[in-house]
Amino acid sequence: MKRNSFSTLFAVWAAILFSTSTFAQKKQQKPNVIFIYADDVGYGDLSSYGATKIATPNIDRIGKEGIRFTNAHTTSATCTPSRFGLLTGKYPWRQKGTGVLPGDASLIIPTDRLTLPKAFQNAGYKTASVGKWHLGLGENNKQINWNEPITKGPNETGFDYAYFFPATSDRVPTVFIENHDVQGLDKSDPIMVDYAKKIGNEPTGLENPDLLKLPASPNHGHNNTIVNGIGRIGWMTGGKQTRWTDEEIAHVFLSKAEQFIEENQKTPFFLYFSLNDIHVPRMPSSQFKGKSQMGLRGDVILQMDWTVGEILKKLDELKLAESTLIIFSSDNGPVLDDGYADKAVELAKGHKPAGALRGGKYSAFEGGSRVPWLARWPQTIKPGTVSDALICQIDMLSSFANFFQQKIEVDDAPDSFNTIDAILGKSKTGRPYLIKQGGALSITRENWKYIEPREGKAIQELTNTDTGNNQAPQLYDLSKDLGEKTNLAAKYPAKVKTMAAELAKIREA
Ligand code: NG6
Ligand code: CA
Repeated sequence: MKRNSFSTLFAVWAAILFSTSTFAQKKQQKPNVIFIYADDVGYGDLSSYGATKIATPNIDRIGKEGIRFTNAHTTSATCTPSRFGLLTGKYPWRQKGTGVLPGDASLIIPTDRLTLPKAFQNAGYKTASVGKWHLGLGENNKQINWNEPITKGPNETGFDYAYFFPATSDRVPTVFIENHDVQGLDKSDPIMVDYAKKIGNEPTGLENPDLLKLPASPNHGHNNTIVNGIGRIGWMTGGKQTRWTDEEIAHVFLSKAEQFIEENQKTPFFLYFSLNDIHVPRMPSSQFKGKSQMGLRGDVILQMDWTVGEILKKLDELKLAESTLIIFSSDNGPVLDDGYADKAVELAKGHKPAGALRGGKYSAFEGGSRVPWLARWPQTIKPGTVSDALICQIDMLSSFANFFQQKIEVDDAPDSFNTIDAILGKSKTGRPYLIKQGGALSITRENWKYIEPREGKAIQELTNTDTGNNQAPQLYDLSKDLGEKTNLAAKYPAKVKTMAAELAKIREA
């Protein structure tokens, strides 16, 4: 009798537990996921990461209502390799030709590979890539014909919808592409692009500096074809009617992102929203010009924060906030002078774009690749969480494949760890170690970071980058010396040996 009532009670309890947990699971099973990927935003560029000269309330709101990571990373200190790592789960340095790409490069992600958006597609999501692409287009080693549908790009990489520009806003062609088609093509004014030599007879920054509204910094290049008063990297002719206006880029991308969210509000969706801000040329819309007191770089930080705010507003409006995981991060560390005379250095006024970190974009030090990462998913993430778990963008693929209970082979995402519990704030344990690429490779495990010896300038004067190049090995204790000031390699030779060996082993794997 006693036993019977106990088992009945147990059955009732189990039924309740089961039904609530399946309910909770059902509710949480497929959140919409928005990954906002800012360009060149540093660890110290947001107020939630300590910036005091500029306010980023909308981005900060994600962390307040969700989680803020202090130990989140890209794989690399520049754009193309970081994006390659994020989308493929494979360290970019394992594949040749994954450095910063020109605007006419071929697609570097093999179309038969599993990718992050394909994992979402396999889970029944609608996927979109809106914004900067910078992973190449078209067939290997084949010249892109911009006047015909472009054969390979984001669609073939796993995105159902794509609205993007090919490379960076300082590289030609300065056009938007929707899926396979350059927007607003005019057959009578075909687009031609060249990165090796001047084509056509349009003014260039080199020959006609008087025509520039934003001059290039001395010796930085950016002096080829002039579009919208700005000298670019590379030459182009044609497509006069279709070229973008830099001041409108943020608005154009935002409207496409909003449209995708609206159109897919009933299905789970994955939106990779890759902002042009705050990359050079920094050309805010008139809404933000002069608003930051920090010059154009500050203005585009405000524009970026506004963009994020508009997305949050859209989610509120459509009542999607609860069921959406929104992540904000950056593709590499910050740089002040990246090639245009926009007075970013002069007007920084003590603002430290990398915060307490050493180095920035292009560097092997933490400033190159430790980035802001904030995430909100009200159904799962506890508001106001701060996590120091070691996470990397390269882990998104394995983490979400695991979240969807998809089985993936090691070769599918060879360097990607399943850290979904850390990403969702359920665990403080992230990945055990991480290899990062500045110029030199480094390996971080627990509090230790080892940077391999590398020839080359310690300071790259043009961008004032503290590169991390050193002919001797470097070892830092990040728990006591986040600013990587004291090289402990001579003091701990055994540690150096073990870490160098581990780096070599993973590199050869
Ligand atoms: C560099 C450009 C820089 C920027 C960078 C790519 C010069 C001198 N500098 O080569 O301005 O475009 O490439 O930035 O040309 S990234 O964020 O896309 O990696
Ligand atoms: Ca970048």
